[in-house]
Amino acid sequence: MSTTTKAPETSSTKADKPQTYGNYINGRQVKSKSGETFDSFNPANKNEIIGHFASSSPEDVKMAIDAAEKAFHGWKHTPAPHRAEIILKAAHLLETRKEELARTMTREMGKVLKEARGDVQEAIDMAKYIAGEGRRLVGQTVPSELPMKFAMSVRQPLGIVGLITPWNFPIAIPSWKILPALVAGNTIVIKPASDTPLCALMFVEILNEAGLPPGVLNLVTGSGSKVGNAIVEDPRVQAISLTGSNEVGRHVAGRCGQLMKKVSCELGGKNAICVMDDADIDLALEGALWGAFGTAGQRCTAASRVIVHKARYEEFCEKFKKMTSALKLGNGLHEGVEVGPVVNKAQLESVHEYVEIGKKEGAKLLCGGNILSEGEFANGFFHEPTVFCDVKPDMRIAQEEIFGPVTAIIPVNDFDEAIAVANGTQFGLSLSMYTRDINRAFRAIEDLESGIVYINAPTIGAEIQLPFGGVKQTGNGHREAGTSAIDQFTEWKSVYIDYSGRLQKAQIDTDDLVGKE
Ligand code: UN1
Repeated sequence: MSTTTKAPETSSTKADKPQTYGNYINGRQVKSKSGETFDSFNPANKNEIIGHFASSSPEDVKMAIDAAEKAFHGWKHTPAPHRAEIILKAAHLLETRKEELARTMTREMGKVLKEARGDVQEAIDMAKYIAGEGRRLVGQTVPSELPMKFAMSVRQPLGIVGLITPWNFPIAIPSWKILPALVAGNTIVIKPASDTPLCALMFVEILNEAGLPPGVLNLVTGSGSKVGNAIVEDPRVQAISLTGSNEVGRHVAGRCGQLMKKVSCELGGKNAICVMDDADIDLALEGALWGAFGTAGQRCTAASRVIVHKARYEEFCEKFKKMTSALKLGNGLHEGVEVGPVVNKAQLESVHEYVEIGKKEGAKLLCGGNILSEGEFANGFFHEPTVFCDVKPDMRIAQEEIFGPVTAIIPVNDFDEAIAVANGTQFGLSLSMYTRDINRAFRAIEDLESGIVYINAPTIGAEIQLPFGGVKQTGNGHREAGTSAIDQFTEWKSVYIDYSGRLQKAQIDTDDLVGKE
C-alpha cells in the first residue's frame, strides 16, 4: 500500500478519518523513503483503522541513527539532573494526557480502559522514579592500595541504543527502556510493535514536547526483518534492549553476540499461581481470575497455570468455572467490560490452536474454548476466557506460553509437589504462592525459580521501583525497572587519580607502606 498524504506535525487521536503518520526522526515526523504505509486497526473492530504508519526500510533506520549519532555528544554532556528535568516534565504531560493516551491504547490494542489507564500510569511512575536517578547515577569511591592515589568508578552512557518493544504494554514497556536510557545520556532509535505504533509515537512526541533536543529520541516503524534487523546490524548502535518472543530474542541475542553488542532480552513466561490447602480460597480465586484473564492473558506475567492442592481442588475448579463464565467480554471502551479482544487475527488463531492442543492432550475443558464471531463480536478478535482442568504438568498447554485468555489448572498432592511443578518449565518470570502458613511462604520465596515471586497475590502487577525480569529462558540475565534499569544503559569507567607526583606501581610498590606517607 502506498500513500502520498503529507505527514502531520503531531499525533492526535481526534480526527475521524485515519491519519497518516511518519517516522519520528530528528525532532519531527517524516515519511518513510518509500512512502509505503501499513495500517494499525482496532482489534475490537477491525474495520476501524487507527492510522496509516510508515513501512520503513533500512534507509529510514540509517537516517534515524544518523540523527541519534549527531545528537549524542550534546546529550551526553548535558548534566544528568537537566536530562532528568525533561523526563519529569514529560511525567506531568503524561498525567495531563492520560485519558487520551489510555483511550488510544484501548482502540489500538484492545485492553480494557481501566487497564490502559494503568499502562499509562506505569509510564508516569517510571518517569517520576527515573527522574530522581538524574541526581544519583551513583558510582563507587574506594580506597587505593597506594598512597596519594584516588580510585572511583563512574557511569558512562553507551552511545546510541536500539530498543525493540512489544504491543501488550505499548506505553509502559517503551517507558521502561526509553527513560533510563535517556537519563543515563544515551540517544535512542526505537522500533515499536507494528500493532501499536500510535501509542509509541504519542509517547515519543510527548518526550520531545517536554524538551528533548532533536535527534535524542527517534522512532522508526515497520517490520522486524527490515527495521529491527537494520538497527541491530548498524555498527553505531552499541546496545539492544528487546521485549518480545523467545524466537525473536534468540535471533537478536545471537546476532548481538556475534557483533559483540550489549543485549538485554525480556522474553516469554509460563507463570503459575500455587494454591495451598491452607489458602484463603476466595482470595486465591480472585487473584487467579485477574492473573489469568487481565489484559486477556496477554501479559508476560499472565497466570497461565494454576497449581491447586488436591484438598481444595474440586472446590476451586467449581468456583473458578463460575467466575470465569461470568466475565464480561467485549470492546474495552465499553462500561463493565472485563476482558477485551486479543490483539490480531494471528494471535486469535494461535490461542485457539492451543485450545485444540489441550483437548487433544486429554485435558478437561472446564469452560470457554470458543472464538466468538457473532453480533457485537463479528468484527473483532474475541476468544472466550478458557479454563482447562485435570492438566498434567508436562502437557503442552502447561509448558508453552499461550499469551491469551487460557489457563490450565493442575492438581498436586502437597506443597513440595506444587513448588516442583511451578518450577518445571523452561521459563522463570513470575510465580505466586497462596498460603496462610508463614513458613511455607518463606520456603516458596526461597525455592520458586523466577525473577518475581508473589505471596497471596497474583503473578501480574509488578511495580516499577523493583527489578523486573526473569530467570532461565525468560531472559538473558538483565533486569528492567528499579535501580537495575540503569545498569542496562550504562558502562562502568574506573578512574585512578595519582596525586603523589611520582610513578607508583600497583601490586609492586606496595611493601613497607604501613605508617609511611
Ligand atoms: C509484560 O507483560 O510484559 O507486572 C509486562 C505486570 C505489569 C507489566 C507486565 N506491570 O503484569
